Amino acid sequence: METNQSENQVSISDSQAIEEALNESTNPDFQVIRDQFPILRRNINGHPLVYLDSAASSQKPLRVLERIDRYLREQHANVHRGVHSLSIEATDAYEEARNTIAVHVGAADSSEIVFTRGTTESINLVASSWGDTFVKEGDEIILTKMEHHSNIVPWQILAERTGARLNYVDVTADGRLDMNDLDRLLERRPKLVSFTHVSNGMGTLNPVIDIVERAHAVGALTLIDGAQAAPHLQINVEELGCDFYAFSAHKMCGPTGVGALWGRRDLFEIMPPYQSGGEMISEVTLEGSRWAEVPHKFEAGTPNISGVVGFGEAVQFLNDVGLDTIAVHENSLKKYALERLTAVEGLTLYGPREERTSVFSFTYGDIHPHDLSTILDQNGIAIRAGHHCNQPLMDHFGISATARASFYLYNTHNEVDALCEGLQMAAKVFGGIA
Ligand code: 7TS
Repeated sequence: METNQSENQVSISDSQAIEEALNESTNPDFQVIRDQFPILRRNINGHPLVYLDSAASSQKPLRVLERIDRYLREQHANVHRGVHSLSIEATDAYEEARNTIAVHVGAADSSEIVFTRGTTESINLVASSWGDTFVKEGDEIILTKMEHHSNIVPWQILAERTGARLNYVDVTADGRLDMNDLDRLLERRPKLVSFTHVSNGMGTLNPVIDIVERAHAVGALTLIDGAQAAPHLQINVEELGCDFYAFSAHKMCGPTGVGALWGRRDLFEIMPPYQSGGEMISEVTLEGSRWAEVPHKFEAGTPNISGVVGFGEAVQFLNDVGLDTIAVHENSLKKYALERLTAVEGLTLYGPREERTSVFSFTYGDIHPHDLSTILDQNGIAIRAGHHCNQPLMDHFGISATARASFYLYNTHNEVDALCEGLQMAAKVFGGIA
């Protein structure tokens, strides 16, 4: 946790950083990128929209909207069923998206990508299918205190069902995982370590490769919640070495209601179906059924075909811009936002200074985060306020909510300034910061 109680001043090195950041903000490439997001041209409450809530859900570029539109207008039929041309075309579009996403995350084979409704369902799939099969009474699962509820509740329910025990890795005062605590919990030889790549509550970038190695050394499997990482970082599951990786399309410029679970093929092979019905079988008789091959075994029912096609297009868009290029822009925004926010008197920023992404969670004096968000919204600035589905993390810091501003490839340095001006306005409305 980082609190700034000093006067509203920046050092020489800080102002250099600000100057550098401002120079980068004039990078014309990013104006071109921003222009591809039609919603960003909107006015909200009489002000140009400043969208700082991409950690909740990102906006969508025109080509994703157009791709979904084209699919629905020209290509739609059910997949994997018909032998008619349109069904073959729809199936090709669906499977092409799987391929694009598999290549994007460095999967060995596209069959290692299962389409789900998003990160939440991906984690539920593992908790139900793998968990119910391999977790027994007395087994332990390690989570962390910085997990999103989606990576806590499915395991709590599994623990109730099976009699397994959950342990939570502690979080340090500056918002990192306590690696000594992890080691202590690993001595208990857990079955699984399931943890977030990037914290949605603080922006902490966790040392995933290190955690995976430590977990594997004691024979535990690993699941990484990649919801906040996949939109920003080049993910390579082989390099990460993990066993499962979950992510959502809607945070990475794609549509809502679709996401993916990457899993090691040998694990998928020995896991039973998650849901059952059509699509996931190879044969059904009145006496019983046989399952389809991986990944179809896990995709029961008619899938979100247009969503998957849009997801593929979104990933293609991110690839075309280049994750490296996005990282340069976001790092610049991050540096600038860090300097400006830490210079705001009375603002308490959660999470580390280094090893973080451009998600900024803070409290501002004693203004309630919801009030802050309302005042900013009156000025067209969208931030999120609340517990961000991170109640255990909030409890850890002894607070009930934070304000959270999160940045993405379409944000500008001017929008960091707008946020800081909005904070000043809020301070005035509340007659100063206590
Ligand atoms: N895991 C993390 C780390 C997340 O940030 C989120 C969503 C999820 C899982 C769940 O993803 P979903 O796509 O299945 O809903 N996070 C947020 C957030 O921070 N504000 O709104 C949603």
